[in-house]
Amino acid sequence: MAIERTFSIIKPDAVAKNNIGAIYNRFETAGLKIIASKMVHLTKEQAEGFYAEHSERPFFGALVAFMTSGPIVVQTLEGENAVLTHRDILGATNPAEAVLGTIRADFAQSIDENAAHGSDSVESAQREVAYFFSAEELCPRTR
Ligand code: RTP
Ligand code: MG
Repeated sequence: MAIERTFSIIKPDAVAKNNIGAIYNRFETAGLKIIASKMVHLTKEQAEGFYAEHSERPFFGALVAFMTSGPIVVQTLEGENAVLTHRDILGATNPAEAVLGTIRADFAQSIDENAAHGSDSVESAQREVAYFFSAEELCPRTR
């Protein structure tokens, strides 16, 4: 299987509930390596830019308001089949439909505040990683 990179966000609800470490543990247990990481508090413009593909959706305003409501933690994850591996451990967008043991089933309350984000393809991952991290901020593992 190919070594891929994916982009991940621990959203404001999960940061507020002190679940950063627990979610990082899920990444590492799944064999995903954190190769870049930082906490940021998005501006409205940054959140709108990141979610531009959803700008015509009815939930866009609520999504931007939520994503700017508090700090988030963003990371680049690297590993075998990283995009799908990460989506698998995230679980369904709606936590009520997520399999028990997934991040959203265990840490999220609603589809609007669903604990974490993961890129949906290798192409999205490249764009999303570059939205938050410069090349110098990525630290691939040598051991
Ligand atoms: P994400 O991008 O955050 O990883 O989530 P996803 O791929 O599973 O879902 P996506 O369709 O990309 O939607 C992005 C985020 O918008 C919110 N959403 N709300 N109320 C709704 O019907 C609705 N649908 C989506 C969620 O917070 C979702 O994560
Ligand atoms: Mg998405």
